[in-house]
Amino acid sequence: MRRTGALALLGAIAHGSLAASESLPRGVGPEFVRFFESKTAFTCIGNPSITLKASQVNDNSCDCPDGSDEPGTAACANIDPLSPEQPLPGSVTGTTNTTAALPGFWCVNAGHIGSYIPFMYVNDGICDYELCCDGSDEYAHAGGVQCENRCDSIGKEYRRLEEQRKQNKERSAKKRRTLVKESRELRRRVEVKIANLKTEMRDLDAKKAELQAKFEEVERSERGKVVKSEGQGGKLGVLVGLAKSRIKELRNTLDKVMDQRDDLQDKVDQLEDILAKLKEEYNPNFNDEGVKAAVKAWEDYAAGQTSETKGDLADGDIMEVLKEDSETSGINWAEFETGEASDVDVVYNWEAYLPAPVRDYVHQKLNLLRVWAIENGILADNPTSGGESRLVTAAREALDSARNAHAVKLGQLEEEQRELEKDYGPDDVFRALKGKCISGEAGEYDYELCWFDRTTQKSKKGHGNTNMGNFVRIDKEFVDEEERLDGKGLGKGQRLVLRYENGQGCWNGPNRRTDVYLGCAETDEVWRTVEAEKCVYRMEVGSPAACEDVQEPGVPTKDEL
Ligand code: MAN
Repeated sequence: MRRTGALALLGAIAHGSLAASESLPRGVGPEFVRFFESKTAFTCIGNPSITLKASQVNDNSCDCPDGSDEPGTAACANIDPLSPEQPLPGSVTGTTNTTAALPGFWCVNAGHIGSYIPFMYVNDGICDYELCCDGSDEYAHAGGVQCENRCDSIGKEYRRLEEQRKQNKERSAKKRRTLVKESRELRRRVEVKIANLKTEMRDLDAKKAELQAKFEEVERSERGKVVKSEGQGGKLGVLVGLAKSRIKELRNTLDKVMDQRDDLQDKVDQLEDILAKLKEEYNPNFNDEGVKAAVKAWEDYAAGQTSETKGDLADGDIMEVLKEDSETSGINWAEFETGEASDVDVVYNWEAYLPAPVRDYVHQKLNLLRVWAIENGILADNPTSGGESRLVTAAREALDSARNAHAVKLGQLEEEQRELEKDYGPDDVFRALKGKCISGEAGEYDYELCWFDRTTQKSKKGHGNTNMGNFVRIDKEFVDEEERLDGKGLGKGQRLVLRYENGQGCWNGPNRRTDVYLGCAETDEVWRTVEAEKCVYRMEVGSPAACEDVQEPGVPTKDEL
């Protein structure tokens, strides 16, 4: 059995049922039959000016420069694709067209699949069953070798594996179709989210404009209003404000009354002096009844004055009452003004106890309610400590809330739009895998791949995890690897490669990165991980998402619709 690498060099494998007929020279492949039909002469395929006798075909002598006269021997093996480059040093002409015309010796392989085998393997004493299951390449039995025809069993096994492969492919394709459906649904959801966010933002735009206008209107009307109010807060605040200004008024009145009293006392003193003088100086012998009555009345008044106990307030007490209120005298208003929150304050602030996500929403609603309540005279519109009226504060806060809600929604919208525009591969198929992780072990580590997120190296010995890169983009690369019997390989062709970059820094080196090569498989699986060079990792991963888009049987294609 020969190395399978020869397969790649061989090139064409014909699948036609046409086998070389009895009359054809040995080793002629179906597509070259027409060149060998003449029974008398043969014209070199690549050099039509050279015509040979029919007997020169397969006479074990390379007569055509392109080797086409020896389809069934190894005589021209030196110019077949596996032979050294031509022309050989010292060749006669040096300019001869020596490109081989035939791809190799044709093994009919009846019961299996006909194929070409390199000319140099013809009659070399080795049975090359992989390419020539009928053993026809060893027809000369060189060294006594007998290559039996094994095409029946090899063909049967091949067909069994082919059937298995076909079924696997169909199952994988079916899974891929499911993934594409899931991805489509996920995409639709993002689109719905975006549409909803856009509607919400339009509403918020309108609300913002309305609240902006309301705020400006309230601010304007409040600016023109002379607010005469001393209290703060709710009912207690209003009461404190009223009491404070009432006491101030009473204190002013008392002050004035005291002044009037003093004026009147002066007058009383003057009159008493006059009457006392009259009493001292009047002439009792002068019989004037009016004077006598006046003196008598004064004597009675003076007697009454001395017998009465004075119940008046002492001036000191009155002065005490008249003193300005402060922390040490009179009423300490600050205690009432800055004391416990009023009932209304409690209403204003209870939202602080709500969980953060609901707070903004409730705050906005509450503010609107507050504005409405103030406008309708249900809540007191008292100035806040900053001098701004409750109405203006509430209107401003309502506007701020709407602005914040708008900014939050805009952020969400931008994120969803980025998500929608992300490259999730052909048919968007990888969208359904986002957020899922798979892992596989290699040596002392487990290697984890989180689709479209990151790759991680996890120590089995508990030394912690290492970020091997964060997802950046999807690329395509051509790979050429031997098929594996278990199917867990990349094979040959264009493959999708997920690039993960900028992982944890490598000691004395660059940041770690990972190239994730994807092959078609029925289930998501990390096949193998290798550290290709220091801190540069290569993961080979199977996934139905990486399979070809095989058309579902019976389902019309887009073009057919
Ligand atoms: C750790 C692992 C290895 C890596 C070295 C680099 O041991 O992440 O894969 O090669 O660090 O120092």
